[in-house]
Amino acid sequence: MYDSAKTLYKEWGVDTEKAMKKCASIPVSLHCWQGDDVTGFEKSAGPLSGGIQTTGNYPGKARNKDELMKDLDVVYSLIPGKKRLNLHTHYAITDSEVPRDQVAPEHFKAWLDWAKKRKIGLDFNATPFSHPMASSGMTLSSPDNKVRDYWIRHCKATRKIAAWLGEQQGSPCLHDIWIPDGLKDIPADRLGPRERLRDALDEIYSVKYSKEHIIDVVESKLFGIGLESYTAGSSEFYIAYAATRGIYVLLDNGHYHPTELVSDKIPALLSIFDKVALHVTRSVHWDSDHVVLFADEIKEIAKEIIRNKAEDKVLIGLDYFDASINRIAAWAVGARNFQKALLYALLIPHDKLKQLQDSGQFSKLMVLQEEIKTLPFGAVWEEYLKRQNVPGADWFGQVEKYEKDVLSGRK
Ligand code: RNT
Ligand code: ZN
Repeated sequence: MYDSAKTLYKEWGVDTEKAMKKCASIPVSLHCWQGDDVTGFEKSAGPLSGGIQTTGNYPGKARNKDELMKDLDVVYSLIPGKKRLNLHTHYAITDSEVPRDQVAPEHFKAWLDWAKKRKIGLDFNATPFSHPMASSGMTLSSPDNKVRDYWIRHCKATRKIAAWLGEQQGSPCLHDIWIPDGLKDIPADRLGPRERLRDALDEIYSVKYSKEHIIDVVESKLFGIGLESYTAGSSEFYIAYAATRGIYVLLDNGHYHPTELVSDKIPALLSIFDKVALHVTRSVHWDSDHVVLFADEIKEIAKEIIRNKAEDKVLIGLDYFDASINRIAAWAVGARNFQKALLYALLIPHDKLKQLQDSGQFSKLMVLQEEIKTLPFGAVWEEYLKRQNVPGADWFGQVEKYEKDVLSGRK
């Protein structure tokens, strides 16, 4: 099947061998938080807060670092391609709990060792939620100096960790700041929180690190649960901030109005910035963080990365958390689907299509774009999995076995 698919794609001017090789070289950062519903390892941790929510109570959730690491190994064995791991601060590995404004590189040494053994790069996130100091719904934009200063210290500490990770692993660590800050009801002041946020960020980024070690991004949002009327860190705020401060923005495709498309925002930003980061997710009616599917907008996002030859400019991360189904399966489905989208995009004769657009041949462009959709992509995908030593369509059998042997013992 692969051989005949290869011949067919060749007729379209597409080299399937080259596509598979390229696909295997594009790093995708897997979020560590699908395995435990964003809980983290802090004993004192309260419930998930900040307007995000994990729903469902499927058995087998990882309860500690050993279980999470073990689960990750299973997930990675099911995913083709080049992988990274994206960590949050509350996944620190410490003997006794360390306050979030005092976390340090040493608390992530165990993760670094783990990642190095697997030749996996690490990325990092500040974690200003699920914490008593974030209970007002405001962190870096809080009117309370004590609260704001706490989270400024936190973000300085997490950037230090990220820069250290980047240096140690020999590849820059993406450092993402997402804050929940917002208001449930009509604000009396929309500017004040943003000015405070701006100044807090300026303070945080006044500490300079090498770009070889850390890539700084800020993640905007539309609204959160309980914070429906106002979000300080809006899209306009962060794009303007990043553009004037020499840092970058992260686009989470669950964080926009339903008809806004991140696939269109990628090239818009790439015409100005030399990098853009992504959180690939699926929102159902709201920022619900459903598992990523092999769906049209996901394919479109992958196409924008590939046809603009922006594999080194777009830093791809995943961000979904479903607790209603087997978490290993959820993790793997989403990550496999983004790999699928990348390979699919690599099998499109983009130059030919661009030329049709530029020469105004729109009938032919539509016809070809539609014909491409039914080329034998599945055969190339199966071949890619085989070469990557990853199970094919029957991979769920391995998850069922792991559930029976391991997850079912977690009461
Ligand atoms: C929340 C943001 C953020 C989180 C993770 C846990 O809306 O998407 O990226 O999902 O940091
Ligand atoms: Zn996100």
